[in-house]
Amino acid sequence: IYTEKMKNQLFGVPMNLGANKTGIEFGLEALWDNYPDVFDEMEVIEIERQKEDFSVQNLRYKNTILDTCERVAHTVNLAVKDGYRPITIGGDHSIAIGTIAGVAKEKNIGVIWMDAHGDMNTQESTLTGNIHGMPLALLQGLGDKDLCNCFYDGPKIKSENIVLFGVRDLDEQEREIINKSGVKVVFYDEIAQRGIDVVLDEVREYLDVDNLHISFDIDVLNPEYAPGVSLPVRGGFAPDDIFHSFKYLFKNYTITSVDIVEFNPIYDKNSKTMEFVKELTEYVKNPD
Ligand code: 6HN
Ligand code: MN
Ligand code: MN
Ligand code: MN
Repeated sequence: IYTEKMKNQLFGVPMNLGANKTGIEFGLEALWDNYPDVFDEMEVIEIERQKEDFSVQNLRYKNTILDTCERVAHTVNLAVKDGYRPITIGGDHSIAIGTIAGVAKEKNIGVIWMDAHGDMNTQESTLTGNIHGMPLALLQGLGDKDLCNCFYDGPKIKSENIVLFGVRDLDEQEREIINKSGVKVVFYDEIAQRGIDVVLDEVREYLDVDNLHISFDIDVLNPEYAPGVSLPVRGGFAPDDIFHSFKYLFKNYTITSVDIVEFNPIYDKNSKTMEFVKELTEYVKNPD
């Protein structure tokens, strides 16, 4: 299938509470200031701080994240209904709870989650309490009920329609949750060993869906190329690998929607990461 021409709609969500790390919230402004031509039509969904119950230590800022994701889902959902391809720039990865809910309400989608991490902790398994380590579990109905029921009740994605791509850092209990769930995990090491083309073809064969959402965590890149993230992990992709993969995915699926998350300008060096985010956004806006 070739992706039909789709209009894009660019959203920005300056969330940092899911990572509980300063800096991510300045990512959008940095992009805006430096590349106004790429980001000027971006619609920002603001964070409205809610009253938090800090006795719930293992779900840090749950109420604000839930409120934000409800509004993100609503906005993304309207865009999808209007025939747009929403591109959402973070913010930390917790915002995908909202973006994917917004798309999944209208369309049967698969998800490729490109990330150095698994993002499949629950409030029981988490070592940090940071919700950006949980969205992929929540989207399958695993974890906190309220967050699982964001936008509409019930799981958003079937486990068999999810591929985790480029992973190289899982927590021990998270690994068990992933194995039990049946999500397909493609570790970065395997991609490096077997070659990205072989692996992408296998993903294509495995993920038997027409519509695909790409949830892209910038830390899937090697920190050498993209140091501007909150939780860098050794190893990982070069920018060329990512553009190659995106081209392949756009050619082989209808890409309904894309997240680009975890850009943290405070840790960037020579604007490398910012430039990458700009180029990836440009590609997604005009993939042919
Ligand atoms: N991300 N597994 C760690 C945690 O806190 O649960 C790291 C999560 C990283 C999440 O990068 O989107
Ligand atoms: Mn992530
Ligand atoms: Mn990550
Ligand atoms: Mn870890």
